[in-house]
Amino acid sequence: MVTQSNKLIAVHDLSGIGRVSLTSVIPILSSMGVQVCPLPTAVLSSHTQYSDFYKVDLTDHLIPFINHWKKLELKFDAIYSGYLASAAQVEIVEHLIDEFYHKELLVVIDPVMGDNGARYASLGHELTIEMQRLIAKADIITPNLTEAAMLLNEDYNEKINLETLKEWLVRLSENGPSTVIITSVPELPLNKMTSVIAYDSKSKRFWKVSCHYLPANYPGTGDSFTSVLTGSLLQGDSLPIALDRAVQFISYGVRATFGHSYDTREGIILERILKNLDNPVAMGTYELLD
Ligand code: PXL
Repeated sequence: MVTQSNKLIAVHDLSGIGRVSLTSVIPILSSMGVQVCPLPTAVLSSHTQYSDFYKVDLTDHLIPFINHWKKLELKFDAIYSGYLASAAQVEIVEHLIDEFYHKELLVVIDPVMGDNGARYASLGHELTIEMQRLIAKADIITPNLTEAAMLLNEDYNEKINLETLKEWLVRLSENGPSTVIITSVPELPLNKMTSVIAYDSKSKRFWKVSCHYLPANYPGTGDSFTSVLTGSLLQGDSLPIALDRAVQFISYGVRATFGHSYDTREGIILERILKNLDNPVAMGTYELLD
């Protein structure tokens, strides 16, 4: 018998240069056995960390896309949203989730808004206000530390301590998502280790996965992280194993790229490491926090 693969709606932009969004999400999830159905939020010549990028905002076209899919009576296993090109797209994503809702639907929202304490170019504060509402519809959210601060109207602080972080995770989960994962958390002393901290409100457990820090910043690693995490969960892995697989994939990607003399804006060299996703789950390093 031929078993169908999981079908996922990917609400992200398509950026020509820079290995972010759909150019990361599609290869990763496809190679993990998931059928990706893109709902493109914008088409850009490159991601927005290059200067003079050209952007076509697709806000006005999303509802007709969704209407066609409804007419086809499609059923999806997951919806995964990332970079939204305008605040108005939030309401459209809420509508999308309502239209395709069923009990087993997995909704993953990566509230892409900024990094390293700063907002991405061409996104405004209005998107943050809308995103604060959107996360109520998610099962899982994966903000980086900058985005977590924005969602909670807090100041970004790279020296944040674990107690405050745990409080942030719980507050975010009280807004709706049962699993909250904060990525890119610097560990103290700075520039040695970086970690991902997660909270599962159903079991009330906190998880942490750490990896060595390298002094380079590659756009799109958040998209790759959430793609591996989502693929892993759809394959049946537990949350801590999915976190481990996602952190291992990104660490490996950063290491595979870092040794090259290279324009970091192009992101991690995904093509060299995609096959790692076929490996069986390696012994992980996750920790359960008190
Ligand atoms: O991965 C984040 C991202 C996604 N999409 C676009 C971006 C960025 C980060 O810079 O510019 C268009």
